[in-house]
Amino acid sequence: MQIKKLTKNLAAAMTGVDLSKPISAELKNTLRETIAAHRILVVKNQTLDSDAQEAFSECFGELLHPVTRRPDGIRLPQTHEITNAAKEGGISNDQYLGATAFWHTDGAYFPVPPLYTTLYAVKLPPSGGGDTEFVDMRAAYDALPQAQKQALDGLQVVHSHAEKNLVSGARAGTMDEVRDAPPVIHPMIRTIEGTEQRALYLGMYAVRILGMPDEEARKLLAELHEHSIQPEFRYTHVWEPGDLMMWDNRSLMHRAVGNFDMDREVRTLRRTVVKNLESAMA
Ligand SMILES: O=C(O)CCC(=O)C(=O)O
Ligand SMILES: [Fe+2]
Repeated sequence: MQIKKLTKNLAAAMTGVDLSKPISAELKNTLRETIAAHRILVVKNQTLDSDAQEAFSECFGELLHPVTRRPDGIRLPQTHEITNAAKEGGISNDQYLGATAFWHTDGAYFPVPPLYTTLYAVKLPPSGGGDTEFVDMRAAYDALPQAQKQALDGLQVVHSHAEKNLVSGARAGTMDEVRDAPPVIHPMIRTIEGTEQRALYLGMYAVRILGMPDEEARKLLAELHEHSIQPEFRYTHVWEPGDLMMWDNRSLMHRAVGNFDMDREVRTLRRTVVKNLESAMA
């Protein structure tokens, strides 16, 4: 097995492992440690069907059941595809034009921020593109002036699945989504469990700040958002067939980049989101 850093501060690639078979305790530990160190891990050359990806993901904790409904009202299963292939044939780009194209962190609308997301390349656009981009919210926090860090400390942010349209241009939540995911509150600056590391926790679900007038809150959230997405904090993943990505949701934001021929070519990724049991038990 080999692990190679992809940039100075963010992302590593692992080769020489097969995640389609049950993994050893040692490999599981290495995966955890590699993600703790680099936050984003790309495991190369994998062949994973849906069951294998689910079994692999479940090694790290219980899977979250996404709240988002498909256009036909059906709730996505725990292991699900992110695709622009329409069920009835053809292509539908709603997903890119809406939610996933906007910077976010997965499942911020759950009471406990999820730990990992896994994403597997099922079908990549033949002409290339369809990248996934990440920003390092720890680096973004660290780069804030000391006085601002102090001013932000203690602020509580309302994250709402149903109201993500307020910042992202996505559709508003459906009744089912509203019922399943009432707004939750997270500190604007999170300390990563078991570490001293602090990170900004923002993204498209962050819609209000407790005790702050909406206009002022929206302005502050937008300012911090712009600060966080600066190129120096980014890693852009250019997918290759066989890539399985896995990342730490608590200290990153990510988005789907629409840099492919999305009206003609299909892009399908398969996804799971792992609960954060450590802090759920805390
Ligand atoms: O399609 C992508 O590149 C990212 C999708 C996404 O946001 C996710 O899987 O959580
Ligand atoms: Fe996502």
